[in-house]
Amino acid sequence: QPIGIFDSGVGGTSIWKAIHALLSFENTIYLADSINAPYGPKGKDAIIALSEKNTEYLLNQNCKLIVVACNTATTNAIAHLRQTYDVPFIGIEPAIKPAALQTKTKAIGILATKGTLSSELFHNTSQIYSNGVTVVEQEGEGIVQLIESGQIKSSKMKELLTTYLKPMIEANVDYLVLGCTHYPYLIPQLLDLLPKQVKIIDSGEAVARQTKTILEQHELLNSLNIKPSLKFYSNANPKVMEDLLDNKFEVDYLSF
Ligand code: DGN
Repeated sequence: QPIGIFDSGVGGTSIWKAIHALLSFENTIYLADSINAPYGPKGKDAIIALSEKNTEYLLNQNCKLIVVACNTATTNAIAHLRQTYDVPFIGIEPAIKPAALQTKTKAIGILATKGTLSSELFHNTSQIYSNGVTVVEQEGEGIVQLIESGQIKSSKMKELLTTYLKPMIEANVDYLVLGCTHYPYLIPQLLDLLPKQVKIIDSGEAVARQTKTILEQHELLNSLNIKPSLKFYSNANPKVMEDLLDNKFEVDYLSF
């Protein structure tokens, strides 16, 4: 049985990479709902409906566990998904906690979508861990669309990132938390634009470790040492996703 992974687009492939690196014998199916990207501005009810649609597709493919590789869908829909379906769900949330615990300047930055920053789950996590720490929240408006359309290295992207990092640099942050699974693909550019002492944290490896733990707990871990089946589907732009996967895998177009 495969692990099912979905995102509102291609960004969750950054999570798929972490999962595949740790659990290399597992079969996986990745579903990119790119046609509906970005989920960020859509509002909670719409995000829940889209997350249900993705989940049902993956369950019809017999997935044993589902990774919601999208901060926006996790913060808005994972509680609902867990109540509605029987399989275990792994979500992803911005890594506020490690950043807040490790900051020396007592200021951290978070870059995420509007849907994540305005969610109750994010708000609660942020309140718990940000005691005595300034959290500079920045909505990454427009970034996901540029990545979805293959414009990672465009001048427009540089312009947006420069604008979004400015308040963080002014607040002297020493950690930048990436709260959207599309953003790890920007790390080289972000490092170029940030002062040297700033460290970037994303949650990919933590999600992979959690996936392993939950599979073990449910006795669902695949211990067979055989070549896994790795499937990728996109409903909009297979080519952009193939590039992000370093052209090592084929992405099939699927209308869903
Ligand atoms: N990749 C999604 C996330 O992690 O929030 C964001 C994409 C979006 O829907 N804006």
